[in-house]
Amino acid sequence: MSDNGLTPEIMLDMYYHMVLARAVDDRMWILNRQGRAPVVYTSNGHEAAQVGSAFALNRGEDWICPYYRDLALVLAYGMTPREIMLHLLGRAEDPNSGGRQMPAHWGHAKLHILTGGSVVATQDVHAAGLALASKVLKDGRVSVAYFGEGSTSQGEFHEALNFAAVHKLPVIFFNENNGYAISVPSRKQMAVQDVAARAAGYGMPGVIVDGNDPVKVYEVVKEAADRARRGEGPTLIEAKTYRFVPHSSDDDDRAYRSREEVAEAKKRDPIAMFEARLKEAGILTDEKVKEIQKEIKDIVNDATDYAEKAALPDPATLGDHVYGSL
Ligand SMILES: Cc1ncc(C[n+]2csc(CCOP(=O)(O)OP(=O)(O)O)c2C)c(N)n1
Ligand SMILES: [Mg+2]
Repeated sequence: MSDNGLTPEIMLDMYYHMVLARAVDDRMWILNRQGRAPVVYTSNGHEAAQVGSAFALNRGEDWICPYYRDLALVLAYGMTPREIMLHLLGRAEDPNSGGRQMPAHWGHAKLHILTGGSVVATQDVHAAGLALASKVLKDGRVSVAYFGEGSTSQGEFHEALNFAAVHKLPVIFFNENNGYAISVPSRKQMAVQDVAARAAGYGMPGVIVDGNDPVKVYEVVKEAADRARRGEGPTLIEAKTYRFVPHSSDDDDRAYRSREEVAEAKKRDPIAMFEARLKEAGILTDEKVKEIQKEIKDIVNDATDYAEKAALPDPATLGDHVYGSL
């Protein structure tokens, strides 16, 4: 499609991960509604932003600091559907936290996914810290903080950007702007139209990208990562997107946005648009779509069964990682 290095195979792989994320997401939501999963946070609508950005990084090598919305990101980064379900159901084998963190608190040491807390924007500071370590160690890694636009009202966002720009750290601040912080529209969060505009205040480039287009997202993240690796410092990227479902399984979005607004946004569903584009380019066919859907259904069924049968953490380990042992 263009000279960005994305081969048809890579684009199919991107598509696959977007569809996989939506399917895992849908299953998690069902498990919650059936009373089998405590709470669900979704990436539904954000798949292009998350998958496109993951593919632009050295997956498993560069550090990512995700937030609860990033299911598609962690899947594209190498976390398996079984690991996702083990985490959702709080099982001992969960690589994220052994069933200790609440769902959607991603972390995977082997994959270089840094664990985070619930307090929004703290991961921005962590990413700046990791990038400082990379600069000192000269390990060639880039760190990426992922966050919603609502969280940019937090002090940590400003501290992280300022510090990273002053020290020219190899870090990318990747904003997924879906227009809402739970029920609060972004116009009540900030007096500027775009999160990216804030980059100028710290002395770094601010880039706006269509967050529903995985190829465009891939391109801007790749450019920011190359720039970071050259020692030229951080970039703030704002991926404009939309969340198609409520904030979490505990939210009712009918209270703050109209059904018409959601229906209108769904006309730009990143998966449907990418599917159409790949078909047009002769990379994807109806048969291949069906094949992928069948494969993914089996994978999601397997992941659900596996996690439901897996053991819960032993209560005797309750204090592990909380208190030091003498
Ligand atoms: C410091 C802090 N304040 C409030 C919350 C409660 N909270 C959790 S998610 C959220 C909304 C964040 O919205 P946004 O950053 O736009 O991300 P989105 O969920 O839209 O992707 C809020 C207010 C929190 N976790 N941390
Ligand atoms: Mg938001």
